[in-house]
Amino acid sequence: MALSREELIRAVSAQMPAKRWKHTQGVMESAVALAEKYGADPEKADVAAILHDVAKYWPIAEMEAIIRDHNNRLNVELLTHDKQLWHSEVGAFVAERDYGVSDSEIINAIRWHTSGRVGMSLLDKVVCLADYIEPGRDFPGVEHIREQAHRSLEEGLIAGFDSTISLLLSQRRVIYPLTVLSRNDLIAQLKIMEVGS
Ligand code: DGI
Ligand code: FE
Ligand code: FE
Repeated sequence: MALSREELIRAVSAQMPAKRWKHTQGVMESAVALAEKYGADPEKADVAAILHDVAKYWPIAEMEAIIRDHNNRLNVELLTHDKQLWHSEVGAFVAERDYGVSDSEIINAIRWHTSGRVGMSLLDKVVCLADYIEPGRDFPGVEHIREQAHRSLEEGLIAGFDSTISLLLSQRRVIYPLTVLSRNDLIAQLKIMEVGS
């Protein structure tokens, strides 16, 4: 049984500190606005935004157990990468298992909100970009991402992934290859759109 929106908000907000819930509310606002601007379903964007960071504050061992126990459906290879990447995979799983979300577009938008993927759906793009530009975000370069987001979802996301990749490079951290592939795919999508117009 799917929960009502109010029940969902209560259950999700109880799993995170106030600051992270405030971020989630910002993502809800930005995701709905981007959905309206770019023709995605605002109600799906809202539900995906509510749930996108549901597992962000779960104990590492619990996230690891879920990914291991469901390695037939989940990407167990993620466990060899930065732990920061696990919450999106686990979040998508618990959205379905614990909160009765059955819509695969919503599940995918949660699942791919951190790394993106090659061939991101419209809803994937909306939620991932909203996560970068929500009103509470205040990191160096966020204004540039917001400006690019006015031009297109793809330009906004390229700017977003570029900022993540630059940050990881500057900190000598490992880059998850899918983040690079997602960024390259968005550039390819823009080239195809240019040729087509
Ligand atoms: O959960 P949020 O903080 O709202 O944002 P997110 O889901 O985009 O998580 C980003 C975190 O993941 C950030 O601390 C950087 C970290 N991370 C580590 N390696 C990578 C990475 N993010 C991406 N996209 N790609 C990586 O290779
Ligand atoms: Fe996240
Ligand atoms: Fe987030």
